[in-house]
Amino acid sequence: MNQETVRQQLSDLGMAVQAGKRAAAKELVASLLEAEVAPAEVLDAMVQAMDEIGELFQRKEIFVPQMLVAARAMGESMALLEPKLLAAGIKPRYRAVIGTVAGDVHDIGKNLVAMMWKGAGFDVIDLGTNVPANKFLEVAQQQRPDLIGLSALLTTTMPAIRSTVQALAPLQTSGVRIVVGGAPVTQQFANDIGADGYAADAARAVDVARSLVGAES
Ligand code: B1M
Repeated sequence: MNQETVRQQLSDLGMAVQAGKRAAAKELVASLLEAEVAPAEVLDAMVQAMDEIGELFQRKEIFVPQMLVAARAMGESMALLEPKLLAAGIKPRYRAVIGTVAGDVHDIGKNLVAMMWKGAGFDVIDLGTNVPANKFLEVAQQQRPDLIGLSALLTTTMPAIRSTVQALAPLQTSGVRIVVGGAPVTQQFANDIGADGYAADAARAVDVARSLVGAES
């Protein structure tokens, strides 16, 4: 494959991810890998595409459904790319643990944040929903993440965010950063409970995560 075709396919890949065209995105990843394009270059094209999706979302030029389909296309394409990245010794630089707090089963927004974090190059361990504080603590002690994300959609589960942050406080002193979010959560609440960051939506969650771990955007 000549350089011009590689450039074209990388650009097509970015557009396929943004449009949520999963099959096309996976075919392009396979074709680029087959042509021995560096896995990191293929990853870059997708990360850039997801960055643009985040910007469009913040400018309200696209909405949750478009962001979801793009994140899914990225996720499925990443599954093809991951073994190649690992074989090339390329590991995500930062690790995050995320979950919806105890008593709360809402996961659509949390999944979107997890997908956007993956899209931004984080290794994300998703603990699912209804996650007790001690589970966050246990996994964080084993996995040593840079970041922990707590999501809640109910006013009645906001206290579980507070108690989870309290349980995780000893890890904050060793550099783990905690981000909270979800419809009833506010910056003021995040400040009150001692969280390190708050994000109103999944696109901002990427900016906050990068800034807290000191990653370049
Ligand atoms: Co529920 N529910 N629900 N529900 N539900 C709400 C949240 C509610 C506002 C509906 C209403 O009454 N108008 C209301 C909460 C009221 C309140 O507390 N103030 C409510 C209720 C009351 C309940 C039940 C108690 C109902 C009942 O059984 N009587 C029950 C509770 C179950 C439980 O959790 N224990 C319940 C159940 C359910 C379903 C299971 C049926 C289903 C969840 C399915 C699922 O998630 N797999 C459901 C749904 C779908 C909703 C609504 C309709 C949609 C939520 C959603 O997915 N939004 C919701 C009403 C609404 O929001 N219009 C509602 C889309 C999603 C992309 O947005 O999750 O806000 P969101 O995520 C955003 C941001 O918040 C942010 O980024 C995301 C993307 O930009 N964000 C983060 C989220 N997490 C973040 C984490 C971060 C950063 C940003 O950092 C870590």
